[in-house]
Amino acid sequence: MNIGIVCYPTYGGSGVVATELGKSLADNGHQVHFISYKQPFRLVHFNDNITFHEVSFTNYPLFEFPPYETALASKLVDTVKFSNLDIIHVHYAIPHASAAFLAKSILKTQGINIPVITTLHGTDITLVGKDVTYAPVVTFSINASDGVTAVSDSLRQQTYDSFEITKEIQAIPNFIDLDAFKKVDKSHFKKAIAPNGEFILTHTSNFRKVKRVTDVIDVFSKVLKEVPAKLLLIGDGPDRKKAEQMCRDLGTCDDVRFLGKQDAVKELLAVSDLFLLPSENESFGLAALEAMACEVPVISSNAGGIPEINIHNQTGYLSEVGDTEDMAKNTISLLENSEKLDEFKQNAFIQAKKFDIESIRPMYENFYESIIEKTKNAVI
Ligand code: GMT
Repeated sequence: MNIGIVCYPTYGGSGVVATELGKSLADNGHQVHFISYKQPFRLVHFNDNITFHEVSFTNYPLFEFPPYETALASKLVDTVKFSNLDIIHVHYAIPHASAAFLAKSILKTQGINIPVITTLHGTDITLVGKDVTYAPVVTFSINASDGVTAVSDSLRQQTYDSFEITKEIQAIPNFIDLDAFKKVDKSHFKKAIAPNGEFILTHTSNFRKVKRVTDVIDVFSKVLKEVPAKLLLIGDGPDRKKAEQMCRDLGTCDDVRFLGKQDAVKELLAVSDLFLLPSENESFGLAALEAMACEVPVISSNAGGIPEINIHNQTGYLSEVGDTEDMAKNTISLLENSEKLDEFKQNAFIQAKKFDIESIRPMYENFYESIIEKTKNAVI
């Protein structure tokens, strides 16, 4: 198939999922065309089956806000026609689903019926998308898509609960490339980070409010009172300053490292004992899955789709959002029981294998084929 993928190119779960899916589709023989305003950050190596189309927009003094959606729709029209796309797959509804709808409508006037699939990722539904600023357009563009997927059962249900949806939404879970994301030997990292054999706890996110990074700091300070440990914080974002200040107030700065954005995530997970994810809302929790693929159990909240990945009392523990006492208690009990910790590490890896990209990619391929078939038979 000739597949167009629209995504955000920056650090963030939806862009990662879109890029990894595209790379896997290309490895499986499909022609994949990425369309975005910048090269997706995980798209680094040359692949004969992958083309990147940059959406460029000319600036004009009148435009205080350059109309990205218009530029994207125009680029889609061009790419569908001149790269002969069979399907457009957009990741994250805002503004990609409405831009794709516009492109589809333009192409219709030229006798081309291009099928559009929208994958819902999280805050496009649970936070920003629900806001009145965007909700009418989000509702319309979901219903106008030829196919819709959500990255978890929980997100699928939340979409039905929050919007007036007339379309069938298929849940296709996120995935992991187990060849690329696996435990690697980085014992020298461990020595540098925890010179006295302290436990290493890790959190990765974009430090937005929804991630509750301050809960991570709170849990860690409680753990530190009982067990020698170090905390690695990977990522950056709006709540970083608040988190840094909290460490200063709690006197834990010597044991907490703010590492900023990192490419070497799996190397850092390889030396981690536990992963913390106390999110307020999380449609899936790709960061937790990446940790589990590296044999790291997860201490998390029970928000959204997290319980579909992190199984309570097997691969980690779930607590109510904001219950840092419970999260700290679970962390301490696991760190103090090395047999249980080893068992959870194995369970985490076994659970991660269920989300192997080799099992999930065919779900997308089958979905593409069924939507292309349906669209072919539709009268335009
Ligand atoms: O970071 C992004 O690009 C999107 C982001 C969001 O805020 O919607 O992440 C979501 O998509 C990821 C990939 O599907 C999921 O793993 C995250 O759980 C989800 N984030 C939230 O729901 C907060």
